[in-house]
Amino acid sequence: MNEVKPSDAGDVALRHDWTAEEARALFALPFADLIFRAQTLHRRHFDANQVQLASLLSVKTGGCPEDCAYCPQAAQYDTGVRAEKLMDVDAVLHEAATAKKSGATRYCMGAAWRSPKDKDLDAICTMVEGVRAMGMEACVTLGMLTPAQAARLADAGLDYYNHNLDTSESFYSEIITTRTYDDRLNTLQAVRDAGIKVCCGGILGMGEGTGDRADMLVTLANLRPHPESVPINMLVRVEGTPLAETQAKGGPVAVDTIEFVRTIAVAKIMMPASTVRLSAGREEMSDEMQALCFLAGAGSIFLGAKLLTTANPEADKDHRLFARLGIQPRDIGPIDAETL
Ligand code: SAM
Ligand code: DTB
Ligand code: SF4
Repeated sequence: MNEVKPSDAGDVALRHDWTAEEARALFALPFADLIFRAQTLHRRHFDANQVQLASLLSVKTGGCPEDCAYCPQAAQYDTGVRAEKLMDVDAVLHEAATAKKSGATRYCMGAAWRSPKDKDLDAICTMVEGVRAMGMEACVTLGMLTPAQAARLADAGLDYYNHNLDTSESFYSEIITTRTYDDRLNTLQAVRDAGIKVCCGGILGMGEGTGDRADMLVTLANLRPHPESVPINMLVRVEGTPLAETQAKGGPVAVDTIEFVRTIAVAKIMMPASTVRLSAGREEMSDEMQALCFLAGAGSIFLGAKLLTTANPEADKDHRLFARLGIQPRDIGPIDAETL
C-alpha cells in the first residue's frame, strides 16, 4: 500500500497535487487514524462544535430533459414528480424568510434545468438579491452555465453556485449520458472565473466503488482553488428512477455507512479549509451515523422537512440532535478563497 505523505497531515499549505494512490491510501487507513486526522485538520479551519444550517427550495421542479439516473426530476422517468413552472419571486422570498426564522444562514435554490434560459435569469437574479437582503448567503443550482450567465449571477451578488461532479470520471457515463464530465468542469470554471464561490461534490451509493469515490475527491481537490463547499450526498432512492431498485432486484449496492463516513473524512483531509456538507440522505441515517460524520469533519446540513422533492428530517429533530451533541448552528463564517 502507498504511504500517505507527512504533508497530508495538513500542517502546511493546502495541496492541489493529490494522486489516486494517495486518496486510496487514505480510504484504507484504520478508522480511528482516519477520523483523528480529519478531525485535527477540521479544527485548524473551523469550530468543531458548529455546523452550518442551509435550506433548500426547488424553484423550478420536474420536467428536466437530462437523464441523470438518480434524479426524480428527469422527465423521462415516471416518478410522480409533476413538471412545474418557475416559482414567483415573492413566493420564493416568503419561503426564504421562513427558513431564516428557523435558523438557516444559507439559502439554496434549485431548478430542474439542463441550463437556464437567459430570460429566466432575471427572476433568479431577483431571488438572489432578495435572499442576500435578508442577510443569508445565496446559492443556486441551475445546470450548465455560460460565462456570460455566470457573470450575471455574480452581478446579482450570488455567493455560491452548486454544480456537482456526482462521481468519478470513469463511472460517470453509467449515470448520465446527456452531458459530459468536461461540460461539468467547464461550468465550474465559468463560475470560478465570474468570482462566485463553488459548491461541488457528489453522490454515494450509485453502484460506484471506493476507487471511484477516491477519484472524484482527487478531481475536486486538484481544482485550484478547492471548491469552498463539498456536498456529499447519499443516494435517495426514488421509485421510477433507474437507481431505485435494491441490490436484490438488480439495483446498486447501498453504500456502507462506515464507508460513507470515511468519504467525509477523506474529503476533509484533502480539502481541509472547505465546508464538507452532509447533504441528501439523512432521513436514512441514525443520529450515531450523523455524529460520526460531524466527527469526520462535516460542517453543514440542510435544515427543513424537504430537500428539492424528497424528504429530509424535520427541523425539530435536527435541533434535538444538535442539542444531544452540543453542536451550535454556525454563523456565516467568511471563507477566504485565497487560502483554498
Ligand atoms: N438541474 C441542476 C443540475 O443537475 O445541475 C440542478 C439540480 S440537481 C437536482 C442538483 C444535485 O442534486 C445533483 O447534481 C445531484 O448531485 C443531487 N441529487 C439529485 N437527486 C438526488 C438523489 N436522488 N439522491 C441524492 N442526490 C441527488
Ligand atoms: C446537493 O449536492 N444536494 C442537494 C443540493 N445539492 C441541490 C440536492 C439533493 C436533492 C435530493 C433529491 C431531491 O430532493 O429531489
Ligand atoms: Fe435534471 Fe439536475 Fe435532475 Fe439531472 S440532476 S435530471 S440535470 S434536475
